[in-house]
Amino acid sequence: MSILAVQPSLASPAPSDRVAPDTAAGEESTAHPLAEVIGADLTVPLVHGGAARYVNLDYAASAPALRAVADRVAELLPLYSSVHRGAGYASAVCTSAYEAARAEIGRFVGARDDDVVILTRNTTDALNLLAAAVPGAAPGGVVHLDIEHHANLLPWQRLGSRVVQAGGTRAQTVAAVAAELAAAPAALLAVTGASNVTGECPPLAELTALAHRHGARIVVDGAQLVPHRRVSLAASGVDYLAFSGHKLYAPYGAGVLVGRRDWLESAPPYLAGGGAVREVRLGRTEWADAPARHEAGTPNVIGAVALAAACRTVAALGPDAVSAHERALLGRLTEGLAAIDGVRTFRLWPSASGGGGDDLDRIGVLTFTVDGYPAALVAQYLSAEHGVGVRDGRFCAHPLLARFAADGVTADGAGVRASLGLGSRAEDVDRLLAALASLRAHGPAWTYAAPEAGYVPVPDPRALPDWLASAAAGPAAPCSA
Ligand code: ALA
Repeated sequence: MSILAVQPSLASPAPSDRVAPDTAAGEESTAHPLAEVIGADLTVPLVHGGAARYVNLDYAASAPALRAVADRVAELLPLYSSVHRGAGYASAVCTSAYEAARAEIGRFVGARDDDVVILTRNTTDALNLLAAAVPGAAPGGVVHLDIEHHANLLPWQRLGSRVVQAGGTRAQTVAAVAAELAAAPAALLAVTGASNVTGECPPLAELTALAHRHGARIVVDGAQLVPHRRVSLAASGVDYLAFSGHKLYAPYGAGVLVGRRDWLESAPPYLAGGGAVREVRLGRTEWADAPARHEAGTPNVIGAVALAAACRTVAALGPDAVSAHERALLGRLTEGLAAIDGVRTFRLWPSASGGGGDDLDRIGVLTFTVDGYPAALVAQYLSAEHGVGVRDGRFCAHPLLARFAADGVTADGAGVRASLGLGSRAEDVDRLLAALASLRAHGPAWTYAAPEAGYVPVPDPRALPDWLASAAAGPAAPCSA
């Protein structure tokens, strides 16, 4: 930490550096958050003294809890007890709440009557569960794109999957998948609903039809898509969907796998243990049917109830309100970044319109680089000097970032990601844009450590909250994988 990589410039950000995008279009729908989230008024310390309202542009990693979700959890906590295991009143309430949550989550994603809703820890857990359920999973039996998050790549890689390189357009991508499925049969096509790096959505309807035409099933990694768009298994024909509570405003440790019963019913239990069985004898066990078959151990009733409350709240907002709010903010962000010299955004499939806010096939997730500054430094600067929270690095999508590096989009193989959600507002986008314009104009006003030390601010006078201060040394450096 003794070698300092970046020295402060003499000039401090000046008010005239602030980017002030034309705010007429979409202002109505972006001036306020669409729903109340916990932490909306959080104030964070800045390295040069003082504090700022925290601008959370990291929804794609983990979204804050909705107020309605936190309220429901507070209602449940006094009744917290065992699920499927106790005779007490609180236990009966929790069992009922857990099963009601399962049903609500299934309704939210349009589960078919015979689909199974399995409560997991998160999307990664859900996809690993499905990987263990693919029947006769022989090498080559699963096909996926090269743009996937590791959660939707590593479980299949372990099975010996076939990888299709996404094409330069959505149509070319569909054609590449079609060629792969035609070359040899597959049991399963695994595809993201929306890239966690670019926010772009693959054409799910076409890919679903394609998979089915070739006798394969399709699983959608909905971790990014579900918080932004309504998904219906029944209407779309998608066979399996996985998503996480912590990205859907319910950060209480639950995730979901929803989908066709037969594979899940005949698969070996994901976890062996209590609750997943009908009868155990020494040397022989009769396993329960799904979903209990895959939910051994005490279930996370708080997480399940929280996730169901999030589903209910998001559904009540209506799909049009969610996408209108997000499109206006994304347009503002896209146009604002394009106006800053030296900022480049990552796109898999640049739209004919130039990638503005009119592209319906993008969610509010966008990754960029700033010429002359490593991604990790930009992210540290945004946090330390402006109170803006983003994620940098390779976003658990190393093959995709390697492609962007090979294409010259990123010099250091990494990017800076800004992601939006229900609590976002125009002012948040403007704070990011102003900070980036200032960086380009003046450089950082603080000193940052060397690359190997993660470009953390040096010194870093920002105190941790009192309740944590005695247990930890200081703000932790991120793991930017
Ligand atoms: N999968 C999450 C992300 O993309 C953590 O940030």
